[in-house]
Amino acid sequence: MDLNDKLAEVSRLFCVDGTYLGYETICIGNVNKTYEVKFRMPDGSLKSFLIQNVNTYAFRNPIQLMENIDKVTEHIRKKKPGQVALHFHHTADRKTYIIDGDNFWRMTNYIPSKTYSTVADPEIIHNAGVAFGEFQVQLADFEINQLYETIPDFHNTVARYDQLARAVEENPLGRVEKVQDELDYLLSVRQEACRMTEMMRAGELPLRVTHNDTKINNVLFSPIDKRAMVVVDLDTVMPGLVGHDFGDAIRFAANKVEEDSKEPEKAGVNLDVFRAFAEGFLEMTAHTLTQAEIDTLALSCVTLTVELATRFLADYILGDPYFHIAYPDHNLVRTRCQIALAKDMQRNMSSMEEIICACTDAARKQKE
Ligand code: GN1
Ligand code: MG
Repeated sequence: MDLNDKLAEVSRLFCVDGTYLGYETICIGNVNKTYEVKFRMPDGSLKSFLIQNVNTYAFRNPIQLMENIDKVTEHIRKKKPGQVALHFHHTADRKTYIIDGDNFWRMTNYIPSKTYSTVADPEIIHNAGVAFGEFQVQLADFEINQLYETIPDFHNTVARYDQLARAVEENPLGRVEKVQDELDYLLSVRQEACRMTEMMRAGELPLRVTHNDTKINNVLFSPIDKRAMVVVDLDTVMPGLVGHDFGDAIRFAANKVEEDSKEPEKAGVNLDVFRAFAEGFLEMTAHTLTQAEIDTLALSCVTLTVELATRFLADYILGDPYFHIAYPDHNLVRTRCQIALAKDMQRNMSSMEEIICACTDAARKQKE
């Protein structure tokens, strides 16, 4: 069955009672596949929905993942009734998914919105910081043990280094010879990159419910103004560190180029974007964070950037089983760009720390 027929069938199983008109692929996300499906409804109106094919190589237990999302969205809905939200469609037997072979389908409402991948407008960045900060605050009283670990050790940097070491040992395609410089750099920063994981193990950083995939394009913005409407992509909501969300957001939004730029020499941290995001994020969270958490926010940016470089590189070495690629060396290009960004972040560490301090002070004063 071709994709078009498959999407029509999936929509039917999710009880959409209109005439299927066709689909468009949404090119966001390196793991799941997302499609906008279009319908003519019985009343004659045109309506879109989103269908996702969840990557079951990455998410080994997608049913647990859907349970997590159900609980988390319900918790947030209660805190903020009436807020724009994603709603999952149900099949006739009340399931939020369809399993067919290796495919795992789900369907949601389509929210007309704007998303940004590269953006330097401080108001938009600030609002993204507020959105991710608010997301954490809304889940502060969510019982952590209710959540399945959808991808075990997702932001365990020590485990990510171990996975890289195993990939290097396997070296199934002989690619290791080509990436010695990248490996050397990553090994040279191992201790620094693993510090937060060590602190977590030592009980020096508290576990919270975190989003864990805070790319700015996981915030849906209003189509007409600069308001952030809703945080999406809740697949990796799990127990984590506040820095996982802060660091990953900066890694993506504050980079001067896209995360897979072929010009790594242009990669670097834009401190204005860093400041705007930190302001928004800390406005929401500063009063709830411990000093140790605040002290590790700048470090978290290097940590998450280096960690993702180890993930991209391990995937490249293994022949790209995890991240979707658009061309053969895509994961190597991504690795190089993350490494260049991490190096620039290391150079800017003291500026980033100063900004965090200033934003924390300002946020705390505002609360007084
Ligand atoms: C993946 O698929 P997407 O774009 O939401 C990955 C993130 C990475 C990101 C890098 C489940 O996210 O951890 O930071 O690619 N998600 C998963 O672009 O592995
Ligand atoms: Mg994601």
